[in-house]
Amino acid sequence: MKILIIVPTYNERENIEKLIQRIFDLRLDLEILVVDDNSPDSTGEIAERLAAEDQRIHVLHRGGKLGLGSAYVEGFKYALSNGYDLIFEMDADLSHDPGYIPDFLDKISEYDVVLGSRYLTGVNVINWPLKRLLLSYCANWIARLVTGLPMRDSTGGFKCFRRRVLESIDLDKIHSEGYAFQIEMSFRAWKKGFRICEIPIIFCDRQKGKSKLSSKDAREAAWMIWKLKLLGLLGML
Ligand SMILES: Nc1nc2c(ncn2[C@@H]2O[C@H](COP(=O)(O)OP(=O)(O)O)[C@@H](O)[C@H]2O)c(=O)[nH]1
Ligand SMILES: [Mg+2]
Repeated sequence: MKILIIVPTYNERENIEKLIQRIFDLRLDLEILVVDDNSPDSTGEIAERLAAEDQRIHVLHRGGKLGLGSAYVEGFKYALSNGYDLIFEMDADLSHDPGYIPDFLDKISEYDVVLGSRYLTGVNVINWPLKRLLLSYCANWIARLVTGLPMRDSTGGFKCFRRRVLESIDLDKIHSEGYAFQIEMSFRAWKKGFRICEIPIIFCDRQKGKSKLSSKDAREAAWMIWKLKLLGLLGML
């Protein structure tokens, strides 16, 4: 099995090297793709230096901040054209503990998609302001209610896909960015009948750097939930 962990970055200079080190500390046979959007803080240069030292690290540089969703879409295309079997999504800011990667690998033997879930066993989020937590929790609740998606955490960004899931989704049709991107990927996979499983993770908010998600992302997600429901009803996914 060829495994790729895709890590989108924008201004993550204080986090990226540590994350990569912690992933490789697992001593698993996997590779990492950093998709950097020309971060002004030179995250891209750091990733490039690390890649020059270690062949398991790859870097895609994009011209500017084009958004999380399109960064993942480019990463998925890279994974498909380079023969990876399992493809992970993971944040760069250490909110997603690499220690869970073996749990994902364990479950993916029985499923097509494994989602790291913050809300499977209560609320497993550390250090988020109440406002942010409520927004995330409510967005998930509404997404479940409107779309029927049976996931507790459809906005999370720690995921593992089997290659065939990404092959079956028309990636050129995906234009969403923040939380909406995560909901859209899970929804499309679910509608295609893939077996999806959630595993509990503890999400710890970043200690270094700043969040890039904005109120625009929240609005986009609110709109996307209804759009997906409609497309699903019309059979146009
Ligand atoms: N390439 C790229 N990465 C991004 C962009 N926006 C956010 N990210 C990365 O996506 C991940 C999640 O973003 P973050 O700001 O931590 O979101 P939050 O955890 O929901 O507050 C981090 O690794 C960010 O560096 C973007 O426009 N382009
Ligand atoms: Mg974060």
